[in-house]
Amino acid sequence: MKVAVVGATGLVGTEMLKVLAERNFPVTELLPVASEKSVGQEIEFQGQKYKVVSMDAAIAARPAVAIFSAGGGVSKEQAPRFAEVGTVVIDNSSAWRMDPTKKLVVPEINAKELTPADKIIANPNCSTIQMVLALHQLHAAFQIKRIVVSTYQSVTGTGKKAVDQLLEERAGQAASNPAYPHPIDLNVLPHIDVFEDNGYTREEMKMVRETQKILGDDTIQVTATAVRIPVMGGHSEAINVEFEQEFELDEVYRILRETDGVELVDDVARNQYPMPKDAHGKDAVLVGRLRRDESQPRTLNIWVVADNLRKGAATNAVQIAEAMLKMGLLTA
Ligand code: 11C
Repeated sequence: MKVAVVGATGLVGTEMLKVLAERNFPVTELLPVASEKSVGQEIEFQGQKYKVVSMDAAIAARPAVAIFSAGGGVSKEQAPRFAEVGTVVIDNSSAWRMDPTKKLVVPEINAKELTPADKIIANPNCSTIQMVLALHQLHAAFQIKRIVVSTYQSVTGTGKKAVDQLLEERAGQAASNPAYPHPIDLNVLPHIDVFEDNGYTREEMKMVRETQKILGDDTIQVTATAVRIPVMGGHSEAINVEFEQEFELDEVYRILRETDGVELVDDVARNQYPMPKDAHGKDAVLVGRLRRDESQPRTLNIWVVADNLRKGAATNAVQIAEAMLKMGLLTA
């Protein structure tokens, strides 16, 4: 089928092409879309060269599915134009996530809710995806009451400019075009995205609102501190989760072992725990350091790591397309 990738030359777009190829998504014609200045540039996909096309040309070709990773502004403007010609849009920006008429999908959790009426589907924020994937089966078993999460996020979440900033600083140079208001190498920034009026950053508030929407439960309390660290690929999260019901640690291990998309890495006697270095290039969400919070009943501490460009973005988006294909929802 015809597949458009909007934002095909960015960090996430490049990963999307890689994931589509790796997973053998049935692409008969690829329509890579990027900024006007990239139109005509060639990109390689499954051993074939494709020219970057304009947005209008891609819409005129009426692809079955368009996977977007080109920022919220582009999505707001262009996703409805694709939807109008019958294309299903899977959008990786924050443009549609909290729109009550749009679904926010992590396939292992809620792809089954998709219907033929869903033409624009939102892909959640990377730090939300890995957290809810690790927790959703525990929620089903013990009902989450409150989550306290601190993140340790890779510079790849920001994009190429931030990767360049880290590499330049690491080489002992001043960043030529810094992505952050402070150095990132040998530093930690408790600041991801813009600050909102309540003193939290937008990244922190995404983790609150998106978690409630994906798990379909507004009573779940979430409080987050999102932090940028000088790591190249892979977000980590320290999660403290309080349940309504009592749990046994053995049962938590069993549930996590059986959760699709989750890989348990938890053998502290052998220094085995999830690290971004090991998550890099993987689709699984790595979970470890499981222990009871001894300061409070019914509360668990857990450490969760995933490749933010893969399960946190590209893989999740392609998995949504695969689920829709299987459900007969990609028809254009
Ligand atoms: C970061 N989580 O690491 C962000 C990147 O809403 O899709 C993804 C932003 C989003 O900076």
